[in-house]
Amino acid sequence: LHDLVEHVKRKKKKGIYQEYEEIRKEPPTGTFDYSKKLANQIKNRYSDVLCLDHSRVRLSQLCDTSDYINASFMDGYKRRNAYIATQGPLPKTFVDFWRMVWEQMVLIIVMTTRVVERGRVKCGQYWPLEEGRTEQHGCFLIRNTHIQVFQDFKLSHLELYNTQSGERREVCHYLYVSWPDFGVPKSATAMLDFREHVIQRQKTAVQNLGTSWNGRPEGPPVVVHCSAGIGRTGTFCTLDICLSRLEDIGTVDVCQTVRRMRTQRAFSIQTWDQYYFCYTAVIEYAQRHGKLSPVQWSDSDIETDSE
Ligand code: PTR
Ligand code: PTR
Repeated sequence: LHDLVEHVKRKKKKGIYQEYEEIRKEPPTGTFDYSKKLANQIKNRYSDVLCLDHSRVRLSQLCDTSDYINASFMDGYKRRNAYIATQGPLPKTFVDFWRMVWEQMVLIIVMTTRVVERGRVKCGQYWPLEEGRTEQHGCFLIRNTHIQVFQDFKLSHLELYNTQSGERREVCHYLYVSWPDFGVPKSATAMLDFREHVIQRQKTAVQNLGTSWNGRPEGPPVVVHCSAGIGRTGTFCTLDICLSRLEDIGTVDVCQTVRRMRTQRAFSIQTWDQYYFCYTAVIEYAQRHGKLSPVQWSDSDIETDSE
């Protein structure tokens, strides 16, 4: 552990900054044709945040003419399509969003932005905010059955009712409220606790599905979104991947993790302080779990500052 802390101190902000600048310079690894289609443009919250064709989530074409939603499959640690990274739904995409949740059998939604920040709308109010309330989006009735309030996040238990098939499902909606309006959290503690909570919840939810889930044992993808679905979403998922790997084999590779993520969700991690946060959060995690053997940073992370 001492080695790890020393290593990162030596590596310093400057080296990490340069590493991030290198990543930013790399051009996206695919096309954005579907995002750019005329009929789909209004479905993007930001005209400069598009999704790669090869990893986009396709909607079934049952009730609309387009299968497009600004959402991308992303791999987790040793887990294909562990996440769906997406933008904060727009009023005109609420129905698409719920169709995606339904079709992908999603159990957990992680929201890392607030609906309004500094007077600006960052995300639509796509789920019923109050306990006991029901709202309809397309063929879905969504009821907020109860809310648990924690210090840094709110957990709403939602019931989804598909009026076409008559099926009912439960979905957990996590709203993380402590991410500062811009920048990153000072301490990673709240974020680490939050992640822990989400992981446990996904495990329990998958167990409860029992035999009705025919997919892989890890269950369906976790939907993660912020406003654009790249900055905070990318940070949360990078951290989750890095820590899962640390838990498994004791090594961390922030740089490769972000590179790989960007091949599935372009522009993931928006600012260098988000990138730096991933490093400091890993250290905080290792310090908390003091029993871990010294962390080994993988090759691409090993270069140190000359100073
Ligand atoms: N790592 C978990 C396992 O296989 O035991 C799987 C998992 C991964 C569960 C991620 C939940 C996850 O959710 P999130 O990425 O949002 O923390
Ligand atoms: N054009 C927008 C901007 O730069 O303000 C795109 C954008 C918005 C990019 C938000 C990232 C954003 O952050 P996040 O992905 O964390 O919501």
